Amino acid sequence: MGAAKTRESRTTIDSLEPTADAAWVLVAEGYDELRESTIGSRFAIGNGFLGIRGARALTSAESDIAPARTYVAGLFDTPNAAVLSPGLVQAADWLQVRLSLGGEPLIRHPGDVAAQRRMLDMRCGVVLSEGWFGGPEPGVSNVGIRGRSLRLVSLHARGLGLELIELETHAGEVELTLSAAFEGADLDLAVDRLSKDFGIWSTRQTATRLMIATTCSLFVDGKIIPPTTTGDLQSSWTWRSRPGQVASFERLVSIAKSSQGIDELAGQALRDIAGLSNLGSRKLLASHEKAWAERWRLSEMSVDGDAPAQRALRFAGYHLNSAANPDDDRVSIAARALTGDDYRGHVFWDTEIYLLPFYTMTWPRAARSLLMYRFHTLAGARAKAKRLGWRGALYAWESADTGEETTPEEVIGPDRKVVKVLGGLQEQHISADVAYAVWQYWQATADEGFLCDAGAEIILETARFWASRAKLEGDGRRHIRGVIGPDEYHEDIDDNAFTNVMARWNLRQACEVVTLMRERWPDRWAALSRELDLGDAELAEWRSAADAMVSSLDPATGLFEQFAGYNTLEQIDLAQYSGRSVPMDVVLGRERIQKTQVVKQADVVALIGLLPGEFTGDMALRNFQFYAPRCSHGSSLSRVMHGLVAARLGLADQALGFFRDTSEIDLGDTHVAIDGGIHIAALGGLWTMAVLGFAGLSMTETGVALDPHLPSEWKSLRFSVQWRGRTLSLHLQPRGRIDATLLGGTPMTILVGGRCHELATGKPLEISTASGIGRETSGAGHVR
Ligand code: IFM
Repeated sequence: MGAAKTRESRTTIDSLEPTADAAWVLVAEGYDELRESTIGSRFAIGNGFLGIRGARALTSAESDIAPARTYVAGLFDTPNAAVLSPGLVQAADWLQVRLSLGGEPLIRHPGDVAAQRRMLDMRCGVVLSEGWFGGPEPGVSNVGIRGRSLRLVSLHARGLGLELIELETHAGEVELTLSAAFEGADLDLAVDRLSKDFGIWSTRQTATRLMIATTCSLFVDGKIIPPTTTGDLQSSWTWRSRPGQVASFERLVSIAKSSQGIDELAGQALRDIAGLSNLGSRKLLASHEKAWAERWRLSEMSVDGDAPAQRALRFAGYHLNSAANPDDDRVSIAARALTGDDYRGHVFWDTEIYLLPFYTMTWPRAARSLLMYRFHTLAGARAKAKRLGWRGALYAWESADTGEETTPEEVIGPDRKVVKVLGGLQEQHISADVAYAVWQYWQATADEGFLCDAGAEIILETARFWASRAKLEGDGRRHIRGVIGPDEYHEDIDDNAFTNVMARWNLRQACEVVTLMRERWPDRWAALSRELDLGDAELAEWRSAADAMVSSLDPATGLFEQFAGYNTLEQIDLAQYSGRSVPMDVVLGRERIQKTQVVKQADVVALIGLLPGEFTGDMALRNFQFYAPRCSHGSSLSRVMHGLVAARLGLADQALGFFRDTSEIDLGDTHVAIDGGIHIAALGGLWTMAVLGFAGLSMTETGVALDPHLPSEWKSLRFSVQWRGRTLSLHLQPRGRIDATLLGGTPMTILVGGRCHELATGKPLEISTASGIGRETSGAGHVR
């Protein structure tokens, strides 16, 4: 690994200190074997292309139970016969550093550190650490070393990563050796070429190459020193350390995923190494921090009066901003983003329903890429529909790179028994969920290029699927039989309200899209209808299919029956099971739970959250009050929809309870294991509950509407959203006051309490929700 000889030693002191405002920094003190995997997930860093778990920088060798893992978005493979469906494979761990004193390892066991602290600086997207080490052997036991480190993957140039380690000797003189090597490089991947400065590997089945180029150097007392030994992707330095001496190690990497040949990639590696040396860690850090500042400018949420809620929203914003890559529309965000192995990097409806609201309204470019991933995987969705005997596009319930179904057919259940998994066949609402997110994105952005070139096709092909899937039966109605709704406890059910009503919405929205395209882009419509072979007769069939769809709504009670026969099932009083530490399907068993009304996660309640217009009068409240007590929240997604709906219904205290429980999933020391990665959908849900729930934001044709119901603890809530190319800053305050500022763009409207207010750049508005009255404030300031 080559050192950049001409570069000066840099001062790492500043960059190794966390942001001064402690509210931006998560701290983990000490070492606890039982918490290590949780910290690995919680302190993960990422940029949508690379993700690295928050493992310790300086560790013992093999005995460490939670090594750093580097995930690369889209690097899927089925590396061996034991693995039945594609999953994310691991890249080499480029972060390992081992230290030895006088030839003996400084850390023999993971706990061999006198004091240590890890810090996730959420403002700048870096993990920092600090530890005190003493010598392990009698001869060197008087040696004291303070080690500090920084790790990042750049939000500015997503292929780049940086590791800094500083060692300050406080006492004793000793021979110190620092070894830096890549580890686990051939765990999942086949080695194509290794050299001192770069490695090239291939996936075994999917023929994707991964290249990592690196440059590292060591400065002792400000002077660069040459490595003592070097090998393939490894170097070590040995020097005599004295009290007061500072040694700084820095390693930069450039990582690329590619389908290029080995020689071409080797050429790129050499160019990248030169580029890394020129760039240097300081510039890399600066551009990374600038990119984070921009993301926070557009997505920060401030809550006054509720520090835990503030912390939860910040943590959510941190991981949400770390998870997306607007520059790659061939990948999406997995259920655990790039922070852990659970679900093996597979993409679920989590992205469209629980994450897209955040991206669409704070980072439309990222939202567009995520939806384009669904456009690029249409072929897989069409193939799945065809294979199962239907038309149009049925998206994979678990999706990887091609859009083929990747849901495993069997898994080991929580009771350690083999369980058949029907999701890949039966969780078909995914198609309507994708269409829903496309429409939401279109509403918020008016991105014509996207709608005409990709979005319309998704909505039309998913509608085509539903028209073939919902069968006309003897009763003159369309039924969708043999599905699983969001409540996964009940399998192979008929006429799930969520699925049917979403399918009906999908069919009707497709007809709307056609009307829109005919009016506004007749040429594009002509081309698309030709390409899809979609004529008026088929559109008429879609309309009648929507009209004939069974919705399972009982007009007498205003309640949807969750699926045919649900009301006849055994009712269980979940209050009797409060305090349980395992999910209800484990408590009652899989067989039994299917015969009860216990719901795993929001199902009809999710429908209220997504299509509130389907619930008129007091229907939303009635359905919420009926289903909420029947829900066991066996999924991390569940409380999000409950919180959203409760907040919109004005049940702010209840909603805050759901918000707090959701924030505890990844931040609390609860029973929920997060070893397998953070629950990104739940984090997206925190944003959704705050903005679409407590602030009551929704989109209108000319702007946004607000209907705030802040919890009493929240003295104010401040956030920004993007609406059709404009940035809107909103500040919800006590006594129903809203300050709204448009930061550029042509005027838009804000609808509050039934009144529409025009908001123009440079003319902030102060609106009172109590009366719906609004007035302009002077210039950029606020008139009190
Ligand atoms: O998509 C979810 C599903 O709704 C419940 N089980 C976990 C999946 C991934 O988060």
